[in-house]
Formats: sequence, C-alpha cells, structure tokens
Amino acid sequence: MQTFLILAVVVLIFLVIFQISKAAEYVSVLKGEEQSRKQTNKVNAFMMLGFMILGLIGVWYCNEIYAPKTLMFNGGPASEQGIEVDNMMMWTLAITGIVFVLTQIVLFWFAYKYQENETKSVFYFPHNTTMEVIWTAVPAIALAVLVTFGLKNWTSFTSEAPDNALKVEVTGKQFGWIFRYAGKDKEFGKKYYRLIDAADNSLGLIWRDTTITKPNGDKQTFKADKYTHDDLVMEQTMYVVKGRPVKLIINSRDVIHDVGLVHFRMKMDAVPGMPTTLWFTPIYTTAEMKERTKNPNFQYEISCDQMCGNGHYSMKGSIEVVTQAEFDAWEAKQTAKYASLYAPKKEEASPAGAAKDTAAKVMVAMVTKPVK
Ligand SMILES: [Cu+2]
Repeated sequence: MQTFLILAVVVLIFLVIFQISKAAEYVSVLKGEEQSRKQTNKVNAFMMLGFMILGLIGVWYCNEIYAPKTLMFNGGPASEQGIEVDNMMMWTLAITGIVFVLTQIVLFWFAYKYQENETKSVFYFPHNTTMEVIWTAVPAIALAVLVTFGLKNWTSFTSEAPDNALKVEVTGKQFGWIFRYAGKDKEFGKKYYRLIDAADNSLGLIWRDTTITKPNGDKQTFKADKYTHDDLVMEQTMYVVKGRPVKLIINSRDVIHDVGLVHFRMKMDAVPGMPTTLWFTPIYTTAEMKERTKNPNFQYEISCDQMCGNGHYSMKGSIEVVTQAEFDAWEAKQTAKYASLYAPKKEEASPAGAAKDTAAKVMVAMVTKPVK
C-alpha cells in the first residue's frame, strides 16, 4: 500500500511539472520569444542562488547526521600514531572545506550577479600573470605543507620500531590472516614457501632437516632452524599490548593483500616475496574501547583493504588489545605448533610417543614430496 502511495505521488509530481512546463510554453508563445527568454534567464539566475543555499545546507545537514557515525568521531583513534593521522585528516578537511565553501559561494554568486543584462557590456579579460602566479603558488604551498606532514608521519610509522616493540608477523592468504609470534627465544625461525602445508605448516617453517625436489629435478636441502621450534602460529585473532609498540612484519602467501587496521588508522600492503613493516602503539585495551564506544560488542578489526579474490570479504580478523600481564598469561597458555606435532624426546620411547613420531615422519614426507 505504502509503495503504491509513493508511486502515485511520484506520478502526480511528474504530471504537475509536465503541465507547468506546457503552460510556460504557451505563455512564451503569447509573450514573444525574446521576452520569455529574458524572464527564463532571470529565473535561472535566482535558481542558481537557491541551489547554492540548499546545497550548502545539505552539506551541513549530512555532516551533522553522518559524521558522528564515522570511526573518526566514534571512539577516536586507538593508537598514538592514529592521533597524528586524524590530526592530518582534520587539517586537510579544514583547508579543503574552507576552499570548497568559498569557491562554491563565488561560483553561484557570480552566475547570479553577472547574468545577462542589456545595460552591462562584457569586459574582455584574457590574461593576468600576477593572478595566475597567485592561484598556482597558494595551492602549491598549501599542498606542499600537507604532504610534508604526511611524509613525516609515513617515515615514522615505517621506520625501525622501538627496541621494546612486540614483533608480530602477519601473513595474508586467500582468504585469511596468519599471525606468528617469535616465542620465548624472541627470534623468528626461517621458513621456505615450498614447505607450506595447508594443514600443519601454514607458513612453511623449517622445523627439521628437509630435502625437497625442485621442479627441474634438483634436490635442495634445508637445515632445521631451531628458532622455529617455539614460534607460535595462529589464525583469526592477534594479541597486542596496550602502551607497547607493536611491529608488524607483513607478508603474503599468494596475491597482494593489505593489512587494514582501521581503529589504529594504519594500513600496509602485503606483497608476496617482499616483506613490508609498520609499527604503532595501541593506547586503549579492547575493554576500554568497549566503554569509549559504548558498544559492549566492540572488537578491533583487521581487514583486507585490497581486492584479492572472490573471498576477499571474508578476510576479517580480530585484534585483542590487552595489558602486558594479560598478554603474558595468554602467551604462556599457547603451544608452539612444532611442540604439538613432534613429541618431546622422553615421550618418543613410549608407544604414544612412537605413534606421534610416525605422524611426524609422515608430515616430513608430505612436505618433502616433489612440488609439481
Ligand atoms: Cu586479501
């Protein structure tokens, strides 16, 4: 019923406009074309002013409604670096906003003021070097200042992270994120992409001495890297610490992805074969952010900001920002993948240990099979 009424109103409005334009046409025939053209010209000039006023009110109104719903004003930036990014954004919005309002007013006001008028003659004004220099130099200087602030921040986020930074390796894949922590030895072990096994070794860590046969038939041997043994590998949720810088070492297993950390105002491409880095310092725990946003279900997000295939939308992961004590407790509870796959030596003598060892040998056989 409601749809029918709306349709009826739209049809009626269309009919009214149609009738008015028809009537205007008859009037112009009666008045004479020249007279009617002058009148239309006047009406158009006034409509330019009306359009400007309605347009600016519309811009203000949309801003009032939608700005509080954006992440910019909802909870605010959740990292020290994010505050800088938001500052840059505000300055850019302020400068371009002032220019936008002034130029729109001038544009529509001139269309009204300089409408066709028989008493005025056109002033021929082909060129003015001073004016051209001014309108080129002023925007150039303004943009140079904005870009300088941007470059300064960019260099800082991508520079070497502070020594106490928590290092997390983030690897994008179709479709999801793999997070790796260095474990107790604080060193990431070596990995090799041909050793990737989707079920058990999603990053291709070199856990044991391994030999692979390359497509051309050559054999390649890798020595086990003991640093891989305590590396923690997980998917879905990344844990970071409030007030402690976190350095992300970003990789991709297949195509180009992009680590999007919207609450921290950070973003960096994940490129296969070329690690990229980024560091930031979270300033609110997840619990604090739930209060700030007044949303009990608030969750920091990691998304993929690069169209990377048909499952791109499903690359949403979560980030937990916790205190150092909570992080230590969480880390202590984690088991390294190596430890869960390969039984410790003392258990190997027992039947259960032997069974696990057989499983481990099967694993090695799987990762060493020739890659086609
Ligand atoms: Cu992606």
